[in-house]
Amino acid sequence: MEQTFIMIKPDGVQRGLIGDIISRFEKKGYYLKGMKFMNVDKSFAQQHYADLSAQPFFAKLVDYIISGPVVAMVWEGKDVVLTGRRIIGATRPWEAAPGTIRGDHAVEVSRNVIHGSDSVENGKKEIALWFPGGLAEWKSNLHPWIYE
Ligand code: RTP
Repeated sequence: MEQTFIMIKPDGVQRGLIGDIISRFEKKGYYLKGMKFMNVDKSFAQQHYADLSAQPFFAKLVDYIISGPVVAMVWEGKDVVLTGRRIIGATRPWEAAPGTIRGDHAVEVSRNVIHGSDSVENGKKEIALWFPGGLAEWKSNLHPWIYE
């Protein structure tokens, strides 16, 4: 079972999209393994987006992420990194297909509602950064109804 880090960005929180987003991952058949509602400070946001530090939009991106509370989550399931990115949709909302989170709920790349890890390796790094205390242990009784 793979894990991915998903963050509902401040615009997603302010616009009341938390329930819709959680519901999409739950209904698909993924398991919520960690979740917290938090404000992040500038250095933490810079650390999370360190790979983008050379981008011209980096400072703007960091200011956006610290502009309000975010929901940090860990989701688990088969191929959840890639499939999670498909549920989220393309980074630029105008390229995101209808039916995806960004396709349904976003207009601007700088207000694109949600983040999802782009690889299993980055997922591990991001989960370690955001959940340094580890995750709660639980197993869904529905598992055999979702997975072979
Ligand atoms: P994320 O990390 O948030 O899931 O996004 P991503 O992999 O789909 O896209 P990435 O290229 O890693 O960019 C990270 C976030 O930076 C913001 N962005 N702003 N031109 C801009 O103003 C611009 N370009 C990118 C977006 O919020 C994007 O999700």
